[in-house]
Amino acid sequence: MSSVVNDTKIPNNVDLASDKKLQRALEQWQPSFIDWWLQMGPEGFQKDDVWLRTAVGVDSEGWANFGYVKMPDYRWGIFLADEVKDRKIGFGDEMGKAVWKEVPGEHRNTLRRLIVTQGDTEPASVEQQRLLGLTCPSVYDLRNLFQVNVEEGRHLWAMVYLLHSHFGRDGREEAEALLQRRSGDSDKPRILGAFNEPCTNWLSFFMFTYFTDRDGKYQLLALAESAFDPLSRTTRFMLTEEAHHMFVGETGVGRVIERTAQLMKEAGLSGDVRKLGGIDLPTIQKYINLWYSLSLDLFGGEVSSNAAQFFASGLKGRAHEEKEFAEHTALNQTYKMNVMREGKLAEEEVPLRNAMNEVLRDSYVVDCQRGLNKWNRTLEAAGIADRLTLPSRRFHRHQGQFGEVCFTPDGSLITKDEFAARRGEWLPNEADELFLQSLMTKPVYEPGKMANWLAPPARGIKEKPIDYEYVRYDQA
Ligand code: BYC
Ligand code: FE
Ligand code: FE
Repeated sequence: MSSVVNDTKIPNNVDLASDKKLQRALEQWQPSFIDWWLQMGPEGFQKDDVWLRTAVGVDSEGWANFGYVKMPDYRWGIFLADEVKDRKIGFGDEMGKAVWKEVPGEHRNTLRRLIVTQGDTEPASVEQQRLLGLTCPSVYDLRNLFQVNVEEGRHLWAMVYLLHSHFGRDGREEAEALLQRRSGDSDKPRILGAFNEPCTNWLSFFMFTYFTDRDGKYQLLALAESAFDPLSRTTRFMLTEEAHHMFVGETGVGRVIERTAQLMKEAGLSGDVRKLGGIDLPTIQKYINLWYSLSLDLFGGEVSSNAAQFFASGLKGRAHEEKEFAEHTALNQTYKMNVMREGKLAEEEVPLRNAMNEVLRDSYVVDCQRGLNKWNRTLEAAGIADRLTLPSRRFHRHQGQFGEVCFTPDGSLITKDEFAARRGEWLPNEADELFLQSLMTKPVYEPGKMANWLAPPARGIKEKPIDYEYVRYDQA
C-alpha cells in the first residue's frame, strides 16, 4: 500500500516530496488550474459549501471521505492505484516483457498524444456543464453535478502529473495548453467532437454522464492495460471515480422516465405529457440518439492503423484484455464489420488489429444496452407499451466509415437531403430545446424538493436522507 501525503499543497501517493523539481513544477501549474476552475468551473456556486467526496487514498476507506467543502478549496490530488508486482505487458508484440516505468523513446510522441487527448476531455466536460447548477432540479442533483465536476478536475490532474513527470518541457507545455483550449470555442476548441457540443439542459447532462462518461470508462479500461505502468495505474484509480458519474447518468435518465410514466398515466396515456410539465418519451429518445451517436464517435475510425499501432506496441489494449480474450497478439485474425464501399454498405473482413477501435466500441454498445433495458422495465412495470432503443451505430456519425454518409436510426442508408429533412424527428430540434429550457428555467434549491419532470432518487448519498442539505446555498 503506497502511503498518502495530505499535508502538502498537492495531496498524493506518489512521493512527490522526493522530487523537488517535479513538485515545484506542479505547484506552479496549480494556480493556473485554480484560475481555470474559477473562470470555467460551476458558475454561481464557488462560495457555497458542498457535501463532497474527496479522494485521499486509493483503498476503500481512502475515498469514502465525505464532508462540506467549498469547491475552489477541493483537495485535488494525484493518486495511482497500487503497483501490481512484476506486472508484464499483456498483449501485442511486446507481450510477456516487463511493463515500462519510464516512457520508451520510440513511443514518446504517441503516448504523449494519448495522454493529452484523454486529459483534454476532463476540463472540457466541466466547461460544458458550467451553467447547469443555475437550473438544477434538486439539491441532491446539484451536489452530484459538482461531484462529477470536481472529479473530472482530478482526472485532469492525473494526466497533468504524467505529462510533468515523464515528458519534460513538452509535457509542461501540453499541461498549460490543457487549460487554454475551451469547449466549443471556434479558435481553440477541445480535441474531440463530443466535448465541443453544448450540454445546456439536465436531460443532456444525464445523457452525457450515461453515454459520454461511459466512453470514458472504456477508454480508461483500454489505457489501464497499457505497458506504460504509470498510465495503467492512474487510469485504474480513475475508473473507480467514473462509476459514480455513470450512476448519476443511469439513475438520472431512469428518474426522468419514471416521472414521465407517472404523468403519462395521469394524462390518460394518449394525453400530452408536456402539458403536465413532464418530458415526453419521443423527446427522451431524441436525446438518447444524440448523445449515444456523439459518444460512438469518440472511439475513432472502425478501421484504424493508429489503433493497430497502439495495440501492437502495447500502448492501448482491449477492455479487460486478460479476462475477456483468450488470445492476446491479435495477429492472423480478422474481424467482420460493416464498411462503406463505393457509396454502399458492405461487409468486410479487416485484420483484427486494425479493428481495435470497433472491438472497444462493441463492448461499449453492450454496456449501453444494459441501461436501456432497465429503463424499459420501468415503462413495462407502469403498463406503458412504448420502448426506448439505441439507434444503429451508423446513425448520425461524424468519424470513421459512416462519417460522410447518412443513415436512419434503424441503419438504412439515406441521402443527405433526406437526412436534413427528417433530422428533427430523430434528433432534438429547436422546439425540443426550447421546451426543455421552459421546463428548467428555475432552479430547485429547497432540500428534498424535486422539479416536476423528475422523480426523486431511491435514496440519498452515503446514508444521508434525500432531503439532506447537500449544498448550503450562500444567498449572498
Ligand atoms: N473527434 O485512427 P482514428 C472521457 C481523430 S472520454 C475528433 O480513427 P484513433 C470523459 C484522431 O485523433 C475518453 N477527432 O482513431 C468522458 C485521428 O487524428 P490524426 C477520452 C477524432 O487515432 C466524459 C483521426 O481522427 N479518452 O474520459 O484510433 C467526461 C483518425 O483517427 C475523433 C480517449 O479518447 C473524434 N471523436 O483515435 C469527462 C483516450 N476520433 O491522427 C471525460 C485517448 C478520432 O489523423 N485517445 N479523431 O491527426 C485515443 O485513444 C484515440 O486517440 C481515439 C481514437 C479514441 C481518439
Ligand atoms: Fe473523467
Ligand atoms: Fe467521468
